[in-house]
Order: sequence, then structure tokens, then C-alpha cells
Amino acid sequence: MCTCEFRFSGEECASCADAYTGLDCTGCASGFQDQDDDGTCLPECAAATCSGNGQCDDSSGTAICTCYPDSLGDDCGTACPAGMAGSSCDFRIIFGLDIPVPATDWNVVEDVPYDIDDAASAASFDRVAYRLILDDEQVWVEMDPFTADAAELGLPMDVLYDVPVTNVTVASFSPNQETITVPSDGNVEMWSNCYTAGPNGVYDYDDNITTTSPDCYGCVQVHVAMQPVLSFNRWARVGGNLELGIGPSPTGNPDYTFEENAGDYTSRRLEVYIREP
Ligand SMILES: [Ca+2]
Ligand SMILES: [Ca+2]
Ligand SMILES: [Ca+2]
Ligand SMILES: [Ca+2]
Repeated sequence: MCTCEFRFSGEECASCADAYTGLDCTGCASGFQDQDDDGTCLPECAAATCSGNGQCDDSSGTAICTCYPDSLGDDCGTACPAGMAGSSCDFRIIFGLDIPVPATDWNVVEDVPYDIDDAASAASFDRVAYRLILDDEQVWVEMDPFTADAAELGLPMDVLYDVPVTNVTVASFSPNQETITVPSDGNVEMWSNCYTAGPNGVYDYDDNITTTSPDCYGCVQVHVAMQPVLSFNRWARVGGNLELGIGPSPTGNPDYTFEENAGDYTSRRLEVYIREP
């Protein structure tokens, strides 16, 4: 009876163990990898590794999942309770919106085709989060509240916020935006008005509201360290297409103003969450 070395198997240890292949069994079999070159082959990332609920990375030699904001577990196989999300499933959704392509002049809240609008049920909250899903990319950005009124966290119809925000963290599933785990300062730009590019001449984290023109263009933008993380514009405009982005735009204005790019994505969704202690 043989006790085989770890790469071998069989009665006389003449064949390769499951993860290995080759004459001397030093290669990784199909579905396995040795990205860290330590001689041990472990499963590589596959479609099922993260249960379809996260991103897989095996560059360290071990397949590791980073779960989307509404699932947990090493394999992202545990879903948060319905309507809950966040790294501890402790955020509750208050707005959900499947974003259309054309801009159709949303001027009052009744114009916005929310499929979830639970702001009225909100208790006091100590964190807020915005989540934008664009096809297989998404971003979750959370921060300390900039208002105590949950209704004002949705598309800003009769309020405007051009304010700094604190303790911002970002979970990103887009090559265009990094994940930010160290709480950072940021700012939000949220208004229905038209706006100008401001002192630096580009549309970005620091633009100027045209206060005399409410219901004119519209933006919901979250920025961290002067870089756009999440942008959703043009919803108060008549005509053209909506504007969406994760991270700064690779072309044109960093905050996607005037890009009219919503049609570049097949699925487009904005969600707003609060954490109620
Ligand atoms: Ca290895
Ligand atoms: Ca600017
Ligand atoms: Ca802006
Ligand atoms: Ca309008």
C-alpha cells in the first residue's frame, strides 16, 4: 500500500492526482491553476465559483470571491434578506429604478418610474448608499448622511445638494473605478437644475448650479477625492438620452455630462439604501 506524494494517486502512485497533469504530474489539470508558482494547483476562477454573485480573482494562487453588495460568504452563496444589502446586509433599499435610455423630463417625483419607493417608511439612519448597476459592472458607494430626510436621497426634485460628504467607501466591480476601503472625503452634486462647468472648465466634481433654472438638466453625482464615482444625469431634460457612469468618463467630461450614453448598456439600475441603527 502506497502513500502517494501529493501530486500523485493510484495503487502504485503512477497516475496524477485530480488537480495535476503531465508525465511527472507537475502541471495543473484543466480547471486548476498555480498562479503563485508554489507547485500546488488549486481551482481556478470559473463561472460558478462566486455563485454568480461576485467577482473572482485567482491571481494570488487561490480563487477568492468579492461578493456583490447583496450577498455574503466565501462563495457569495448567501443572499442578503430581500431588500437588504451592504457588507453586513444592514442597509435597506428605499429607492429602486430601472433606468430608461431617453431623457423624458422628470420634473416631479411622480415622473420618476421607481419600482421601489419606500422613503416614507424610513426611520432615522446613520449611513446612506448609492448603487449603480450597468450590465456586468456595478458600484456601491456609501457615506455618512448629508440629509436626515430619506425622501431627499432620491432624485432631487425640489431640493439641491452641493455639499461635502464624509467617510465615503466604495465597493467597485468595474475596471474603471477602484474599490476604496479607507473612509475618504467626497462630495455630492444633486440637483434638477442646469449647471455650468465652473472654474476648471470641465464638468466634474466641482460645477456651478444655475439657480434660476430648476427642472432643467439634473444630476446625481457622488465624487471621492475630486473624482466622479457614480454619475446619473440629464433626467430633467426634454429629449436626448440619459447619462450614466461608474468612475470618471474615459472620454469627454469626467462626470459624463453631455455623453448621452445610456444606450451603451443593456441593463441599467440605480438603487438607494439607508442603514437604520
Ligand atoms: Ca499554487
Ligand atoms: Ca467643473
Ligand atoms: Ca458635476
Ligand atoms: Ca425639465
